[in-house]
Amino acid sequence: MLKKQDPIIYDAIQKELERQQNTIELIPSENYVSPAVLEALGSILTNKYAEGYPSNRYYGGTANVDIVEQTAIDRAKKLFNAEHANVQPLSGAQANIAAYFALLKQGETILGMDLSHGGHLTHGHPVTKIAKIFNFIRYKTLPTGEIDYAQLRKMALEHKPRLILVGFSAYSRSINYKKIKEIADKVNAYTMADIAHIAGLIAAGVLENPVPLFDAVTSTTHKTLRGPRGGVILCKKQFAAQIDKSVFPGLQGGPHEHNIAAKAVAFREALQPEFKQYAEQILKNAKALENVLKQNGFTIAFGTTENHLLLIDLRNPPAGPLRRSFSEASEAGKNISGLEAQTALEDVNIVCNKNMIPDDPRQPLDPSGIRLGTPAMTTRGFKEQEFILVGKMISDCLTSPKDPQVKQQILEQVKNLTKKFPLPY
Ligand code: DSN
Repeated sequence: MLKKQDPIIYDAIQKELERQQNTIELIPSENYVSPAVLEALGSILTNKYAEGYPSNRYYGGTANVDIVEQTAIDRAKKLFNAEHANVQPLSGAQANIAAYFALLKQGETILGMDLSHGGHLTHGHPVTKIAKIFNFIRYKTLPTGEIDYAQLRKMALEHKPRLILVGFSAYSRSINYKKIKEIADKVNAYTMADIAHIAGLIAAGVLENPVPLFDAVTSTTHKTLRGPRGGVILCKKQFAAQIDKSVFPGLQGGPHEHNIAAKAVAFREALQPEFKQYAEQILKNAKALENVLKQNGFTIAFGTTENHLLLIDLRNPPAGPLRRSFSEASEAGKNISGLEAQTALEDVNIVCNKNMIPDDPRQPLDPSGIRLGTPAMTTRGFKEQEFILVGKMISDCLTSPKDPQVKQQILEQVKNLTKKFPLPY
């Protein structure tokens, strides 16, 4: 149907399918949904308006979407051991903004993690509108890679924030939620965790779950959780009404019920025992990738990975002959930059993203690091042995980023490997 009616869009989708099939996808926030999630997402539920919440809507004809949304809510609560769930946020940014407005008054202070230390734009980066509404202050990480809890405590005591926020988009270490909660209790602050990156790992029980401890927890549903592009807020019962009001009518209009249906399908998948095996394999694969990159002389920001992602600090390129190659690679005569590394890898069908490293002296569009993650290729069946190969290919590519022969060889290897692990569509 689409092919005939709109060949431009049809062809773009086909080419994207081909790109996804032939690519080693290492962007840590991306994943491949199951055909069942895709079916729900592409369903006729997109036709329906349903402002409000199940059994309390502003429109007629909502009996079926009530079942869909209530099922999604019930499954999200079960998955994360939550007292309340709101499954309507359109994505992670909206979930975060809704949570801030639910818990705080305009102008109040939020203590969150610095963006270049692994935080997120919506945690109060000055370029965002939300930074003009609330007063964000930021803690950082130590050179050893842990969050600087002493600095966090000092800032909390000094500034008396109304909310302490943890969570990240590029941090590879675990978080001590108990310690954060203790500090927050001392200054009478709310606690919020943005678990967008690690939601699947938490749901599977392989990383600690902050939901029972914290006041509010936000997430996307499309990263390690392997659902459709969207958001969710989990919170204590005492905040349920204000969270719901903040999402609708506070910030959003009609919920996207086709998307909520796909979330429900993904939550069910995450409740199955196989999902735990998937999450365990993500962690094993990240370790395998870390080990091979370290053996090849790369520096891992924050020291190591305890989750699914790795931030490579390219300012400290591998020693010996590799260092020479790195220097030759950069037009400025210095080390290879994040953008150069991302481009060189994309030439061989390995996709990752350039990323800031802590206190990065370079600009966000050409920073000093690249960010890698294992969730997507683990979905396709990669195990440690494949990630060891991936690590070697990355090392070879980044030490000879301008050598066409080396890159041609890697590209062939990538094509052979991706063919062996096809997408399920
Ligand atoms: N854009 C997401 C990521 O890649 O981590 C975070 O919002």
